[in-house]
Amino acid sequence: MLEYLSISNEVKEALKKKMPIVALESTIISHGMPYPDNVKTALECQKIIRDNGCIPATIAIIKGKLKIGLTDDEIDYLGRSGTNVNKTSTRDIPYIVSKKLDGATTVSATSYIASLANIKIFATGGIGGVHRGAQETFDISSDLDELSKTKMAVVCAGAKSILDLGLTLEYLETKAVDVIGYKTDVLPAFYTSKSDFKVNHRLDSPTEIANLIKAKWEIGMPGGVLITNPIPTEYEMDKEVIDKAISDAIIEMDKLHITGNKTTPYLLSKIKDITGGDSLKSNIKLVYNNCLLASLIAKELY
Ligand code: PSU
Ligand code: MN
Repeated sequence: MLEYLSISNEVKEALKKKMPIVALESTIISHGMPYPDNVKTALECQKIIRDNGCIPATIAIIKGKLKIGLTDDEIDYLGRSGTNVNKTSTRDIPYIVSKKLDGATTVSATSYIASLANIKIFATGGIGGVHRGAQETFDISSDLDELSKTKMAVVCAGAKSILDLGLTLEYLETKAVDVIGYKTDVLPAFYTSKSDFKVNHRLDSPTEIANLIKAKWEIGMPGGVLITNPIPTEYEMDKEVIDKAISDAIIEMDKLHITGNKTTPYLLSKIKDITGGDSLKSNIKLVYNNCLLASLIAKELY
């Protein structure tokens, strides 16, 4: 194990001192946003986590090493490389490691790697889910299965309606992953603070959320918890505008026969173009909001 793992000094020190740590993924840097906004956002996420009394641990695979805690140069490299870096979900880890390649880690791979260092919580923008039309394509993100297996609390802004929100919730129920709404009864829809679907449980404070996470693990239950945090209303998008952008982007994607792990990056970038960059602005704000909430919960977990 040790020969594959490379933990930064800052994160090592935090682990030794039992300081609260918040993990961050790297596919959001390479595939989720354009350069240079991606790098600026990644660095600002780390700053928000530090300003709130925690230590950030951005995760990626560099030359085959599972890296927990990246240097600013490594973040810049992933941001500049964009989609040329391998998008790495859990399935891909052994290949990338054995070939000594670079990999930007998705929610699933980041959760798995972070758990190797006993990190408990992770902030991101949106997780993958059950895609629209999954009845035919079977396209269900491995993020959902990882949540059912790995001890990691994941803070996100709900799921985008590029996914089938109803089926995503059904799948998570089957996998015994609780979906918590922070100060909300309904599942947030990423760019907007509301959807037509209810969350399982609403909790109104970071302490209550931390208590639920601790209870799950102390009982000995496997897997994580999904915390959904609505985008602050001042930054949310107009529902009609974003719904139209999403359906237009899906039509375009189908025309181009884009499938598999290329769908999420394609749709994010197409939606950004259709909305003249407005969706990117919302995306950045909701990620910051998730870093803040994850930090508040992390402090109660350690
Ligand atoms: N949603 C976003 N931005 C992202 C992703 C999802 O708004 O960058 C990335 C995350 O890394 C997530 C991955 O884990 O896409 C899911 O990809 P897929 O649907 O191929 O499983
Ligand atoms: Mn997929």
